[in-house]
Amino acid sequence: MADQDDKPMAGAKPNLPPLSLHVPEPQFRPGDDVDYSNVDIPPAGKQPRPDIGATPYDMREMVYDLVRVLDDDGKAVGPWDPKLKPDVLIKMLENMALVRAFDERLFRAQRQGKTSFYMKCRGEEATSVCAAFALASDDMVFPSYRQQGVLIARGYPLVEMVNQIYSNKGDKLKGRQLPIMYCSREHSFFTISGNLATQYPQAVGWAMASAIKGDTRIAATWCGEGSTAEGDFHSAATFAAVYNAPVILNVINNQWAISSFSGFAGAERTTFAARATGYGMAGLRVDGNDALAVYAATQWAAERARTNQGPTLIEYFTYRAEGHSTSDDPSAYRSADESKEWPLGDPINRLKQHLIQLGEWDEDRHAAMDERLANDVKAATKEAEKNGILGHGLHQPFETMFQDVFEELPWHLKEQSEQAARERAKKWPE
Ligand SMILES: Cc1ncc(C[n+]2csc(CCOP(=O)(O)OP(=O)(O)O)c2C)c(N)n1
Ligand SMILES: [Mg+2]
Repeated sequence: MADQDDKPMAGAKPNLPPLSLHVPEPQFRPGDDVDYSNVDIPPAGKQPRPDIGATPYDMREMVYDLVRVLDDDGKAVGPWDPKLKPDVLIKMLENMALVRAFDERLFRAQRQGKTSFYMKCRGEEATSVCAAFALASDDMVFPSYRQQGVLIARGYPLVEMVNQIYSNKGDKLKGRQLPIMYCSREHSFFTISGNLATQYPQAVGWAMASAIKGDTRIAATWCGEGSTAEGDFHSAATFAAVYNAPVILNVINNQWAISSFSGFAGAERTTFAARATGYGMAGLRVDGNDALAVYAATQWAAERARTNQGPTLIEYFTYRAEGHSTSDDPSAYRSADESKEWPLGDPINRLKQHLIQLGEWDEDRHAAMDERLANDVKAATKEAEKNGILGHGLHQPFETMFQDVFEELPWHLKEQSEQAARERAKKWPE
């Protein structure tokens, strides 16, 4: 490495250039004009739909393409059109709009001090809701923290979600998880972990166990593009490919990992879908803001997994339209124009335009739906607030902190719990 004056290091060979590294830098920073003309967006409908049993080698070009169904006029075109009935399309639209309404209200609840933390998924709703629609309801899902759409699409009660977010006395997880780290066995929804990519080996392991037991349920997991840099991603992909595990590995490429752009996870060099080819796994690269493309890709991968033809890695190309979480301020590190200029548009708006174009929907119905959903979310938050909000005193009993981890409480934790109870009684005698 050259020193600060860029003089070669002592001992470096004078007839060779000093070695250097490339440090990725995002294209746009705050205040910059945004120009996405270099982003290659192929026309909708032009991508081939391979046989469910196609070899990863035969699919290798798909990892650099982009599966798209909805064209610029809102028409569904090409071999990936899943040809869904209008009532299913409307249900999908409604679920995406419900996720957005929920996000809006809970984001504000955090600003009002009712919870410590919240994460939105604005712009990425299709990648969870439409995938959930294409899976069987009992397929096991291992989501990251941005797939609230899967839980909502599976009909999990909004009140339960809010109870968890408020860590109140109704919270089934007893306040032990960070807000939004839901879990529901009944909805085949594995506990969300904040430790990035840990859900990947868990999903593959679960899928392998499902096969070993002779079950028919498959697994699906999601992580962000930044999380693909974790070792867990790679060991999971190796196991999935080696054992032909019945699993779908989704990578949500929303361009950002908090304030690090996708280049730090390798996006300047190749696509995230192209990882699949290296492992010998089917790979698809999909327009993540196209509800029909998301549904169709998941349907394809689910059928492949369910018929023992192997795992699929799907990269959803999308954009994180807002901050990483309520603790983040994206205006400090990226241009505000990025979201507006994003060439793949907004997933809800695109499905809405498709339904309008089919003659199955209109602006008035859409506005009425949005109003109804906002009221549903409001009612759920009001109901949950009866169980308490952050710091309101209606939280879980103090002792629960020590319960449920071990079948029998080990002696040292027993001692700690007794000490904690003594100290508590001294500090708050009432
Ligand atoms: C193992 C680990 N490392 C770092 C973090 C801190 N962290 C939380 S979210 C995040 C960014 C993840 O970005 P990405 O995978 O792209 O997902 P996105 O937030 O965009 O959905 C980081 C670095 C963490 N939670 N766990
Ligand atoms: Mg990301």
